[in-house]
Amino acid sequence: MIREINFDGIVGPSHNYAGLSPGNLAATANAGQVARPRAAALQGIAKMRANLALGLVQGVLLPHPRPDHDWLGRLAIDYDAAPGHLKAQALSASAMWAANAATVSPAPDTADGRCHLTVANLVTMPHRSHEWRATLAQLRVAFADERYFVVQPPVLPPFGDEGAANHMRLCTGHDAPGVEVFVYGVSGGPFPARQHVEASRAIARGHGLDPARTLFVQQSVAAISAGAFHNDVVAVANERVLLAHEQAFEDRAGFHADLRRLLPEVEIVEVPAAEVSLADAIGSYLFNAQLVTPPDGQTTLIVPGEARANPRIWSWITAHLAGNGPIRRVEVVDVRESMANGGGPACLRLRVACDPATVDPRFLVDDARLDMIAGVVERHWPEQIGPEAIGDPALLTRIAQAREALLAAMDLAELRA
Ligand code: SUG
Repeated sequence: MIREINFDGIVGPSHNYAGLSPGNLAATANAGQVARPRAAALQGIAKMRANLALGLVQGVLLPHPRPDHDWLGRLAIDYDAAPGHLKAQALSASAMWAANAATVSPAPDTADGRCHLTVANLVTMPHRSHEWRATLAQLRVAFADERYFVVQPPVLPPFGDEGAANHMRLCTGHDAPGVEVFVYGVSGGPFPARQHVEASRAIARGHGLDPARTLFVQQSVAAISAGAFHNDVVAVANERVLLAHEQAFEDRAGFHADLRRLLPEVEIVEVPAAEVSLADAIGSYLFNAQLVTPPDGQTTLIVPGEARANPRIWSWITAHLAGNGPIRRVEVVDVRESMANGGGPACLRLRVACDPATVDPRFLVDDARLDMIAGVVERHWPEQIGPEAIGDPALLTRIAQAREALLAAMDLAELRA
């Protein structure tokens, strides 16, 4: 049976604040702060536990080898000799934001009836542009059964692709054919538009989607300029519900009309700019929530603590819950270490709608497996990484050993490379 599975990126032992993503206001504002990798990973694990408690199926993706010596080798340099910016780019734990790992089209949407995953190339940001090799290798292990899955390599540069963060799927149920929505950027004012329409179109063709049920929608220039570097910072969809900021899309009326035509059951919850400004939306990550349907059928919004801390956001949420809107419950999670780098609850997970029995079980977790992972994190993850530490050989050894310990504990030695 097809279920939604959230695969959360386990925050890697090299998590640090290097200010590597122009246009991501949190990340640039926190550049040079002291990061807490152990606390960050434990926060992510606590979020997964809360999702399990709701009755959701939970999976994980593992941190990549860092620093990425292969990438530096292709740049004809080694870590010691690399200048500071290359060191930081090679060391980044950014693969934790699994929403950027791949774009996923579940089996009911594709021509061959298999679930297709295309790994994102992430070419716009240097520190993310080298994630795809390890992501491809990992997804090929997790979704190895070719009767059910096709894992595709990234779209070729220069067409930037940021994966599921710029993709939404609306449907009457996860096992019914959906409407897939690809959100691309054209301009972002002073900031880069990371998702190129040609990449989106290539993915839709590669997945064998029905062109009549596929939409390509432009992200608003205003949203990117205000710091919405991915669409999932201003919109989120689940089954028949779309929750979006009024200024998320360049042509909201045209998009809404197309959606209503293709999926008459759609429920569009639009948050007006007069009640929640783009700045509040981006500062609080109201929309970078997980919108999920647990087994009790109550559509639930999983928001970061920052959304509760903002009175305008919290009053919008409480008013919606008190009214007759489609979102019936809100859960608050603490992912502040990730938030400080611009990654909320939704960034941390890759959603795959499929039968859990068809996934490599080593990537699925229950409470006992999360206890085991938390134990490895507590023993091996560095407590702190400040900006001065990125050249420290002892830190690099510790990071490598920490990942090794996790691979061993999860019986995933084949991801070592
Ligand atoms: O790509 N931050 C990530 C955050 C990704 C959030 N993902 C989604 N919205 N789905 C990014 O900008 C900051 C790393 C640093 O500066 O050290 C960073 O890469």
